Amino acid sequence: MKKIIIVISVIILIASCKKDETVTPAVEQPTPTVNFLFQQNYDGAAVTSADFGTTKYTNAKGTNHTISKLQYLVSNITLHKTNGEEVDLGGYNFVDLANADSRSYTPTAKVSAGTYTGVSITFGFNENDNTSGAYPDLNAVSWSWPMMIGGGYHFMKFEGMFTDKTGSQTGFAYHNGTASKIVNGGRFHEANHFRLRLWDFSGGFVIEQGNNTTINIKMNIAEWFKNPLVWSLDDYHAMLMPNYTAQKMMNQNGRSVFSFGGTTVSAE
Ligand SMILES: [Cu+2]
Repeated sequence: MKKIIIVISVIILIASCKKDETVTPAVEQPTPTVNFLFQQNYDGAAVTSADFGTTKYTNAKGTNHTISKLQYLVSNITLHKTNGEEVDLGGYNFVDLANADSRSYTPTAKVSAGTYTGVSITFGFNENDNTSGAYPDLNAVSWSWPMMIGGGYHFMKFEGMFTDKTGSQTGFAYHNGTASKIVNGGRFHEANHFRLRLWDFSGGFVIEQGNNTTINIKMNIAEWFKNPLVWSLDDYHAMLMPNYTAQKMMNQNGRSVFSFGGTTVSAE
C-alpha cells in the first residue's frame, strides 16, 4: 500500500513539474461583480423600517399619514451600454422594507465590463412572468394576487394610517397589481406593470473587473401620491385591489417614483 502511495506521489510530482515547465496556467477572466441597492425616501428624507408607524409624512394633497409597510417587486433589470448594447439580467427582486437585506439584489446573470448609460426596470411582472403560484419565495410571503381579479402576484403593498377628513386615524392599503373591471357582467383583466428607463444623468458609469459596483435605485414614496395625479386617501384608501380606476391611477403615478441613484464602487 505504502509503495503504491509513493509511486502515485512521484507520478503526481512528475506530472505537476512537467506542467509547470510546459503549460502556462490559464487565467480565468473574472467577471465584474454588480449588485443593486433599492433606497427609499420621502421627498428626499430617507425612509427605513425605523420610521414605521411613527414618522409623520404629509402627501401632495396635504394629508398626514404614517407608513407601516412597504413591499414591492421589480423584475427584468436591463443595463444599457453607451454603444447601445443591452444586458438583460432577467430575474426579480422582492423589496420588503422590514427586511433591510431585501433592498440589496445580486443578479445571477453576468455583467460585462464597459460604460453604461443607465438601467431599465419593470415594476411588477410582465404578462409572461406574472404566473400564479410560479415563485415559491413569493408564495411564502402572501404575495399572490387573487384569481378573481386576474391572478399572478402583487406588485406592491404600501400601508399606513392617515388622518381622514373627519380627523380620525384611518388605515390605508395601497396595493398594486393587475387591473380588473366588470364589463357586461364579466370580469375583464388588464396587465398593469410598467417599464421604466432610468438614466444616469451624470454622463454614465463604468463597470470594470476587479471592482464591486453597486447601482443605487431610488424610490421616492411621495410620488405615489403626487404625480401626475394628486391622490386623495379619503377617496382611495381601502378595497383598491379590485378597483380598476385606482389600479390605473397607481400605474400613472408610479412612473415618476424611481430614479437612478448613482453607483458605489469598491475594490473586490
Ligand atoms: Cu393586496
